[in-house]
Amino acid sequence: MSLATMPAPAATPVEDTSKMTDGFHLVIDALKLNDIDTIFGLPGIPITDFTRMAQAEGIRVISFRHEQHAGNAAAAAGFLTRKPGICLTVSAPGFLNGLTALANATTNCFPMILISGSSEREIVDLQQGDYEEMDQLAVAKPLCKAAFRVLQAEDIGVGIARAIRAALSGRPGGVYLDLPAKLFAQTMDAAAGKRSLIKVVDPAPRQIPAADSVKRALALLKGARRPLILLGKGAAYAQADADIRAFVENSGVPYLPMSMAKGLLPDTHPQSASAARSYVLAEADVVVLIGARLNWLLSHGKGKTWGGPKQFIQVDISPTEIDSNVAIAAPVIGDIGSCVSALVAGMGSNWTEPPAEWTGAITERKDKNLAKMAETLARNPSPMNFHSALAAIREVVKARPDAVVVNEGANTLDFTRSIVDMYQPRKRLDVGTWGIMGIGMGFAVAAAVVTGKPVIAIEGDSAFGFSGMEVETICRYNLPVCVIVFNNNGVYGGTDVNRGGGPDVAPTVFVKGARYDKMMEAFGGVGVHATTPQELATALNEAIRSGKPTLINAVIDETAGTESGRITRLNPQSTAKKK
Ligand code: ADP
Ligand code: TZD
Repeated sequence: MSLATMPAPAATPVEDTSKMTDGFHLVIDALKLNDIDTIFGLPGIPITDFTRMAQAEGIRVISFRHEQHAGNAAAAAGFLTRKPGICLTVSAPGFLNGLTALANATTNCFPMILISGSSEREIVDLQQGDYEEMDQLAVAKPLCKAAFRVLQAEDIGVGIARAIRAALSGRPGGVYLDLPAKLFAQTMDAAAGKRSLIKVVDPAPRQIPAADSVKRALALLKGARRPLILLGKGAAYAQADADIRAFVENSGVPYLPMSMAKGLLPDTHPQSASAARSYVLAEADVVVLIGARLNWLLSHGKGKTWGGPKQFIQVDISPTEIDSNVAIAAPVIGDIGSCVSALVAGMGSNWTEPPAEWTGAITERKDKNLAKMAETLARNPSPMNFHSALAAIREVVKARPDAVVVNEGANTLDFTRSIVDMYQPRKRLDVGTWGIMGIGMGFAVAAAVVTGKPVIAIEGDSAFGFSGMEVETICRYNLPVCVIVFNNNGVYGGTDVNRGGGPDVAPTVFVKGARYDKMMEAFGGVGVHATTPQELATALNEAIRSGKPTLINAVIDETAGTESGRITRLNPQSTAKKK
């Protein structure tokens, strides 16, 4: 038989790949189906191609220089949008870099999903030493609200749906989603793949408070002689701005905003008691907490700060938050929108305002303190101090109330919080519940990306150092971010000395006279060296006008700060004398 007459070999069936999909695309499609349009991440094995494909499919992919900042960006995006922010990382070290942000998001009750690629399960589980080997699911679990792993392409839809629901429902928080390398390349029939995806319906369902809980709360509030409302960042997150305003204004009760609740009502509101904070905390008899926990930031609801006995009404979505530090007389459990609107409805139209004796005493203290502050702000010392620099920034923010302020540091944080008034909801992002340094550039990038508004990041020089390399990211995406580094030559200040007398500087001291502005210039942004409030204001106004990435190195008196700002007392003090 000649070759020509040999029967052709039986054709091996060739799969029609045009009707196939893969893990890469199923993840992208599942995210898009759920209106997730942005990913913050850092590429590498096994997710490099995923980032390219996501970009090709119309998802905005913001690439960072370190995963912690991508994670912080995802967390801030979650807080601002009420959609889970997505952070994407490589395995083990990339995952761990992102994990701090995931834990911080969970602590702050911000919804985010950390998606990390991972190595092969069969090798990881036998600890045979795979590339970037780590049992990431087990590591993540105790540090977030929920953790899931997807092993099969047909389960991607369920995995993403569960992650979204876990992040958004009830008390929001961080979720970890583990996607092993092999999953991305798995293929399946495209139509079956499409059917496997889930569009999450009502991911953060309203939780209506029980009618009797609302009644109990209103009865308590009605009997109050010295009532106070405390707004926390949960209230800002809830986006129930009109109801919160109605509750405050219809009740006539003075209120205090926690730092990220500033601007829910303008800080200049006549009912704001911020300038009489210690007085109202000590003197109030009934306190309404709305989306604020009685944690260390509120001295656990007891002790000297809180003065005499008081009763609490607490509005929160998490029933187990109640009684966590002190007895809560009237818990109102539900989502803030539903709870506050029920309170407003229950108050009716003829609610009696608090006694004038109380509101008058607050106004008196406020006026006195504000006058004192105005005097301090009007001084113009050389070198600049925190007050004179912030007096300049305060005026710029007043003129641009839509700008987002990001704020970290110790003294820089405390002074900015009390000096720079906020006028609109969710315009202030800061170190949150942990008092964590390093959120600065990640939060700034997210704020610029999701709001499109000017961002002003007011940073201690130490705080800035944690995420400083991301100025390249800010330049790369040409974001309207103006970073102001309060440069006082060190952590808290620059005057500490080496008590051992050796050549090293003290642990809190940095290079003197550093030029952080040059870092921004290195990547094509605008750098400004400012030594007076006038130079600072001019540069900030120009940054906002031009929208160009800008870094202002604001030289602050290195003796102006105090150790740990306002929380010096938290430093352990030994009474033992050193021999
Ligand atoms: P702050 O630091 O500003 O005092 P916290 O982070 O301590 O605020 O408190 C936020 C609280 O808000 C948490 O207890 C959280 O459960 C609650 N919370 C978050 N979102 C909502 C919501 N949509 N409805 C009700 N409570 C919420
Ligand atoms: N590391 C992390 C992750 N978070 C922290 N909060 C700290 C360290 C400790 N820390 C603070 O609490 S504030 C701060 C550090 C290092 C920096 C303070 O210096 P600064 O600000 O230059 O940023 P000021 O305005 O000079 O005080």
